[in-house]
Amino acid sequence: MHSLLPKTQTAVPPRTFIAELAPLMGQRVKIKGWVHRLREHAKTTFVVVKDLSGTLQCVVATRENRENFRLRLEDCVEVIGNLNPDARVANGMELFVESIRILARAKEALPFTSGSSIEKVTQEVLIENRPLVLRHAEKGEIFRTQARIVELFREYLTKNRFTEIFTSKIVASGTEGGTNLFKLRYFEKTAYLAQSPQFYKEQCVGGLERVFETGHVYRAEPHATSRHLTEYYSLDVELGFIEGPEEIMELERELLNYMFEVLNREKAEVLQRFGVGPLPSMEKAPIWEFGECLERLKLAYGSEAIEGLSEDLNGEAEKRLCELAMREFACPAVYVVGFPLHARPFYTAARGTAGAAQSFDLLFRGLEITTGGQRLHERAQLEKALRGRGLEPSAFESHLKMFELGMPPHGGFAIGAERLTAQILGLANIREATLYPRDRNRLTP
Ligand code: AMO
Repeated sequence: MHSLLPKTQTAVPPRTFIAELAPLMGQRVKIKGWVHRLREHAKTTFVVVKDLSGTLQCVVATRENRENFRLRLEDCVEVIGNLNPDARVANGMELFVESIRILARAKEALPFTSGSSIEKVTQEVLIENRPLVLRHAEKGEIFRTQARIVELFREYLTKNRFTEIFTSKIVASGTEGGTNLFKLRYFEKTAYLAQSPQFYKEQCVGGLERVFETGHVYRAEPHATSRHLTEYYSLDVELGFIEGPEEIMELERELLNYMFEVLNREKAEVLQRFGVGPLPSMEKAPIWEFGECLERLKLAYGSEAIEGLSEDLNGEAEKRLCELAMREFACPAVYVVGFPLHARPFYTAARGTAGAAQSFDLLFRGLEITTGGQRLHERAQLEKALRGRGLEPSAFESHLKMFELGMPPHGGFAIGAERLTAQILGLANIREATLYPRDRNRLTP
């Protein structure tokens, strides 16, 4: 169809993303974005506009700005003008402003701006001003990187015959044991928010063989720590016909290597800006038995280092084990396998006969980012494990009966996306990698 508009100077050009302007040099263009920087001189005012793709310096007469626009930082604008080459600015071009339309004003007293240093801005203020954080040159990268992390997770698994599943988060029972369940009034029944897609991913292996899911899960976690949320995004994997947990650890190693290699290529500058440098190869991450970890900790840090660790590791132990792996293998990551079985969820398979579990944690840069393992795959074993933990099998009947349909030996793992993002970028608190953190004290924004 032909445009009815005459091709004159007055025809409004379509909006172009800043990163796509270069071929339009010398032409009249329209951009949209936010006022990122303002520099006023006697005659000329330089307005740097930022959109999702980059920034562009726009030049306007100071008198005109004062009389007509009175631009402020973070105002939302549409700018039309002529695009000219200018070797003095970073992207080699600037816009001579013909007109500016203010789409929305930003308030005058902002707590920070997209171009300011926010080292000293508190976590609280950052959470209360999300759009500004996302617009911020550095902080916005956290969430772009997180999106890429999840995309790469999906990409690798899809390439390796895994099928993505989407399972319900409204469930009739807990899956992980413990009391950290959110109760829900579900008409005349009680339901819970899913702690993980554990049961469903296992069941789906019974038909699809290799599955993964990404989605929010819920833990009524009363502690306010830098590593716990009440709602987090779980990257879950499960696969059938396995021989043991080593195969699952190997899969995760390959998956992380794939993700890290791409991130090292695409996000080299971001990693450098966050002060963490390139991500390591996971090839050399050792696999240590739980008992061996305690011995290593005792040897390196003294017997106080293992006090209270009879069932699980704590934050300090996780940090120290990564330090030890770094020293010995030049890799800041450790797989810990063979945790005490009685302290693991009922679905966990036994490792030998000495009370150890076929389950593992992956510690990365000082923090547990993954739990995984081999599961029980026969109904009788699951019933026994439930009873052994004082749980009544009939309460799990809808899950147990799936194990009469031919369930292959299987296992898998789950990575907390916020924890992984925080460790990749070297963030001290996982709230920095959570758009809208939920914890005991926070329900808004
Ligand atoms: P687990 O309960 O260890 O295992 O959770 C797996 C991973 O999820 C992350 N994570 C959390 N992140 C933020 N806040 C929390 N409160 C929180 N709790 C856990 C961590 C952790 O390593 N079903 C098993 C997984 C499996 O065996 O496949 C499970 O949920 O990164």
